[in-house]
Amino acid sequence: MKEILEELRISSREAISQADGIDALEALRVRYLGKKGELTAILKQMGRLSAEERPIIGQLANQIRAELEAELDARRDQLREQALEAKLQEETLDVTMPGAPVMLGRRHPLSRTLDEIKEIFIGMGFSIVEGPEIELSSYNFDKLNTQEGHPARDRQDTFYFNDDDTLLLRTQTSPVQIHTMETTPLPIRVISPGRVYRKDEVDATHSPMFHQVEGLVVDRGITMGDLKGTLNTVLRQLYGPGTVTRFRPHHFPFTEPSCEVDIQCFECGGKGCRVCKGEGWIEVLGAGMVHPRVLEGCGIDTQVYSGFAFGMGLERLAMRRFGISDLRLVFENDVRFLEQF
Ligand code: 2U9
Repeated sequence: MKEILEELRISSREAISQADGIDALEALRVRYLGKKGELTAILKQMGRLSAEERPIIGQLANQIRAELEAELDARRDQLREQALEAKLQEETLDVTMPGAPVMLGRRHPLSRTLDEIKEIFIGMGFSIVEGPEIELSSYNFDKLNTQEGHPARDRQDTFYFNDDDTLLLRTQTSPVQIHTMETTPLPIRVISPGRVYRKDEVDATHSPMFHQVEGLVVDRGITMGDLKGTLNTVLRQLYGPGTVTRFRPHHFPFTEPSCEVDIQCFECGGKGCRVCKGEGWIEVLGAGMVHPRVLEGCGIDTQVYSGFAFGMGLERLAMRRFGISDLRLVFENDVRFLEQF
């Protein structure tokens, strides 16, 4: 029996040292030390031994069991360490590698221009008002003193939703100011930025959708002087403190008198160049004293109150400020274009 035990000692040591994984090692533990294991089987036969042999063999068997357990534990630790080492090798992180570039977005030139305009008007005590892009033609036209028969109402020029031409995509943000006058107590100081729609073919200066910023002030004793003072202040904030302005008589149905406002060309100082197309002046907005019929249509007493209004195209303003030559670029949103600003 001693020989059998010695054989087991050698063969098990060999097997344990060659076990190549935790599972294989566990199988060996069962094979030698399990209830039906080889060492256990030998010990079960101890009864057959003589009284002298039994303690000697018993001691040897216990010693071998202790050795086996120690070897199994040692090999298990070794295998775990090897596995950890392999995992660490595999997952090595090179912290000196350049990082993956993060693409940073930025605000669109139109949004930047609008935010700047809002800041200027908020600083002057104005509020921002918005309204629906789908309007009644009464709000888009009639209440703005643009009666039936006016060319702006032509089916060629305006997007209508129905055959009787009562519902349309607003052609200006002015209906927002009509809503404001109908619902807000006086005095009023608002700007109304937003999308407007006209049946225009797309080219370098036209689009069927563009943005306007309109403004309205209604209070006691408002005059053309208020209009000029306000717009001069705004234009000097937008184009620089030395900006020279010019107010030219014009006609709009909703204002009387009306004017168009030019600034002296910021590029050539008035000499005439590519930017002002040789004119020396650049038209920047339209304005006027709100037509009494428009005020009265909103229930405002024109014996006590008067007002001025103005309007400008946001795209044209943004294009001038950022030196953009084609309106289509503003709407295409090509990243190669946008990342230039
Ligand atoms: C109310 C009364 C009057 C708004 C005004 C203009 C002059 C003007 C154009 C500029 C370029 C439109 O974007 S554009 O095509 N606008 O010239 N707009 S006065 O007048 C109003 C508005 C609301 C109740």
